[in-house]
Amino acid sequence: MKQVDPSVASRVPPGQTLTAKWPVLTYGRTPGFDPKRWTFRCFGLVERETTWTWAEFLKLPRVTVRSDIHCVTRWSKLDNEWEGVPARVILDHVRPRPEATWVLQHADPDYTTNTSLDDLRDDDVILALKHGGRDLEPDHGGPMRLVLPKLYFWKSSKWLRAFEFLDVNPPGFWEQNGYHMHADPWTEERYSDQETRAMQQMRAEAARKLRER
Ligand SMILES: Nc1nc2c(c(=O)[nH]1)N[C@H]1C(S)=C(S)[C@@H](COP(=O)(O)O)O[C@H]1N2
Ligand SMILES: [Mo]
Repeated sequence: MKQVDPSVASRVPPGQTLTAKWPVLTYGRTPGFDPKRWTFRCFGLVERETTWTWAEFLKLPRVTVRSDIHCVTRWSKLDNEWEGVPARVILDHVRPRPEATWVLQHADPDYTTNTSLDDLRDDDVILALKHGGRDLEPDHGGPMRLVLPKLYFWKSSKWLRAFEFLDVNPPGFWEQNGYHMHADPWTEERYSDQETRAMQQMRAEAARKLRER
């Protein structure tokens, strides 16, 4: 194995390997984009439900942030430069009600993932339009994706279309399929307890069958 600079090593969570390439991970196909029909909508437990058209969304204030990607399939890609609208700008505009503690991200095509409102409040969470100074490629979520760097990357919806503010925490697409409700890469929150129990049951069953042979 190559020697890794310790300052870099400290940025790589357990069980992850660095990659310079940027793999595409999509369940299903890359959706099309029609700027005349595209909207971003915030609804549910907010003071001010809002729908932005593409033209309106482009007028929102932007920042550039640098952050690391950690995918649950064990690759990490450091130092990504993202340009986009801070999640804070959206939250300040729609004003979540006090009982809103969870946000379900809705994305094309039929993708959802659940996050706590607190996790969306970090300064480095952005609704990204650019990566490395260029418009986000369609395969990577263009025209707009969420980037929530402190969680595994499945919590960052590509082709994000809505935030639904809730007082419950419904599992999204991957969460319904056994992935973790929170997804902190530093503590390896990869799979849910249910999945672990199911996996343990499967292993016990397999071991029992082996003994019976
Ligand atoms: N809409 C949508 N968003 C998505 C996904 C998806 O299938 N559909 N995959 C997730 C997963 S599992 C990962 S690892 C990242 C991958 O982003 P990338 O293809 O730009 O690397 O997007 C996440 N966001
Ligand atoms: Mo992923």
